[in-house]
Amino acid sequence: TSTKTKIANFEFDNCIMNAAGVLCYDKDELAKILNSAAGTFVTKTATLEPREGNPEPRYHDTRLGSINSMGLPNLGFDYYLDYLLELKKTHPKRTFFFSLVGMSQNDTHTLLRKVQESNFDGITELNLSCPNVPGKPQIAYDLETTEKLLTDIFSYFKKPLGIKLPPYFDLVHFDQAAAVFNKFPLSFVNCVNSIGNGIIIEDEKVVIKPKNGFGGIGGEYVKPTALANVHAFYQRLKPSIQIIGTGGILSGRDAFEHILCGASMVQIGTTLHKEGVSAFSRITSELKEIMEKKGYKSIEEFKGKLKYL
Ligand code: RRO
Repeated sequence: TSTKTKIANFEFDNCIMNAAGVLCYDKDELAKILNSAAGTFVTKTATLEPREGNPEPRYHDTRLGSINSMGLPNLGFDYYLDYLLELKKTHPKRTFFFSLVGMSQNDTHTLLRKVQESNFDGITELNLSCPNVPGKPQIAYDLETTEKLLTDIFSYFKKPLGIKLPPYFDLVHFDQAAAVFNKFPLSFVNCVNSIGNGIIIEDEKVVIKPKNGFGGIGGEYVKPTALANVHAFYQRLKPSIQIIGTGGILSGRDAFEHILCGASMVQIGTTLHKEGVSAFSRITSELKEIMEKKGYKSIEEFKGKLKYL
């Protein structure tokens, strides 16, 4: 039984990896994933310049998930690119994901032009869905802006590129978003980022400081929304655009459901933050056990094959 997969024609030994933002801030954290059962890693979304992010406390776990308003803390584009280029020498056969977004459209183009001109030969994930930078909307909720941005990007960007999406909640929005994404040579869409701007209360108080407690929700709370987004885009996107499933994966069963909905790769955020890298081996063996019981030898045998009543 194998959980290997392909994204953008690159092969991965396992279809399970981290979600951007969790255990991927610096080389130490990334090396932990590198040496785990994960198929690969994605780096913390990088901006042109390093950022401190929002004031603490800015991440909080609950029984059913998490809330965060990190505010895009990261070590800056050059730090992650240098590490990815180092890894090319030590791990020449492996492929990694580089997550990016600019603080402006101009910055995003500067970043992507740098990637295009660099020796980076992995996969780029453009984050169109950060909910936590005060004053900056989640880009992919504005489809006109998104279409213009992608039009400009694909005029010069020729390497494999996917986009990280916020959750959508209306079937018409799925139609409209998919119609835009289908115009472009995207390698994948990643569904979903955290559900933006929730509030968690303990006693009479919010649990995080930024934005008076509003933050992105992850974990068990988001699984039905994540599965719906994975499946809605699986139904609507051209076959050359693969789906990465993220949101509410605590167990092998959750990973199995994401793949049934159409995911070719699944990402672990809240659970990885709670449990550490042992989550990768645990979820992988749970997924394999389900596959063995059902007689599936590869994820291709059930990917997207969700049954309806
Ligand atoms: O850093 C963050 O606050 C953050 C980002 Br960039 C994101 O895309 N999703 C999220 O939940 N937090």
